[in-house]
Amino acid sequence: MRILVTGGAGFIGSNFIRWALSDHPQLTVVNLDALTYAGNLQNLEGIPAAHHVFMRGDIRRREDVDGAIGDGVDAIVHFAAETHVDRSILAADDFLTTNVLGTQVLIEAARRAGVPRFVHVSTDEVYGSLAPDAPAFTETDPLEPNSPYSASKAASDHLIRAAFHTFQFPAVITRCSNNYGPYQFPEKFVPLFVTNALTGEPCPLYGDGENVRDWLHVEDHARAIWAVLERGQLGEVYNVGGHAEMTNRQVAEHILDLAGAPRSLIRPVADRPGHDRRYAMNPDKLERELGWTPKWNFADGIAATVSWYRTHEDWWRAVKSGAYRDYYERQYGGRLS
Ligand code: NAD
Ligand code: TDX
Repeated sequence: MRILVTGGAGFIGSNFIRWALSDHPQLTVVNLDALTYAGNLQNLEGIPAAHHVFMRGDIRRREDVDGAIGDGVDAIVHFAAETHVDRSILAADDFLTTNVLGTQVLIEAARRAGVPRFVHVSTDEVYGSLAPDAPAFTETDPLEPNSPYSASKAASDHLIRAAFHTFQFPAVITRCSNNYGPYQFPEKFVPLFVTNALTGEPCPLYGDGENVRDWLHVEDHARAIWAVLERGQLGEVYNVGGHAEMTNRQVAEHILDLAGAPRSLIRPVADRPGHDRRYAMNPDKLERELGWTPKWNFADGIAATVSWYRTHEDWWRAVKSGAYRDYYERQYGGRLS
């Protein structure tokens, strides 16, 4: 089996490739990634080269996508996106071109090549924000995105839906809650707090710290995507969630305790504009129809994650200093802009 993964040098894509190749030794992955600031080839170190073909390219460029599909692939798993909500508030252009137009370029290329299966990796954020006592999101809830990021992801979900409806495009959509785990870019909440805690730096908690997220270990997300890739029903949406709702303050305190850092490092800062109050996912459909359940509980998963950052200081220091960009030059002899 040969699959094309987009965005495989990012956090979830690289974890997915690592997990998929270890669980499916016959698999070959073509990894198309533009290496934006969020893409890091060091995330892919140790992945068997015989089964992993990295291609630097942009999903917005038809020729790059056609080149990656080559003579054909058995499936496409589409992770590539601009993903950081705060960046989308500062400037939304790349969110629209990559998340929306890039997805349409992929749909068209996949249709031309007759790719038989496409998994579109979406997010809980497309549903908007939940009231404190409202039931968790189900797949039939309306899409009410509140940030430029989530609006762009919702738009891409609509393009996938429209392609299925109009052309019987063989796609399945996953919508997952917040992921944590190894190789997450330290602008996101968990790795930012872990690495700051390990170095004794302040940890900026937005607003009152009572916003709620539902956390899932990235390996469980990878397993969910694989289940949907293999057995998901075409045209369907599957929510993925960890049954682990927590306030940001609870997560922050947990991390600081695990890192052996004082809770006084938590610093309240101005809130994110339009900050969604609560996300919670109902993954019953995925559990019932495809037999998926999370393997990690939050306490074990976050402890393992803090340990990972503790033992992979070189990785995150290179990201924080910007030195990770030099790696591409050493490997491929070109410069990253
Ligand atoms: P990330 O930001 O860590 O990685 C994104 C990757 O996409 C990077 O390697 C980047 O170089 C690449 N990329 C960006 N623009 C590209 C383009 N135009 N062409 C080719 N490659 C490009 O993101 P992540 O956290 O790994 O998220 C992956 C996917 O999962 C996204 O679609 C995101 O919306 C979704 N998702 C993320 C979470 C989460 O908690 N992180 C939760 C649910 C869903
Ligand atoms: O410094 C911070 N302080 C803080 O309090 C940061 C970076 C975040 N936060 C808060 C904002 C959120 O309530 O922590 C929560 C998590 O923030 P992020 O890590 O930025 O994630 P979120 O905005 O919830 O979105 C994430 O989950 C869904 C991913 O970044 C998305 O790509 C995914 O779709």
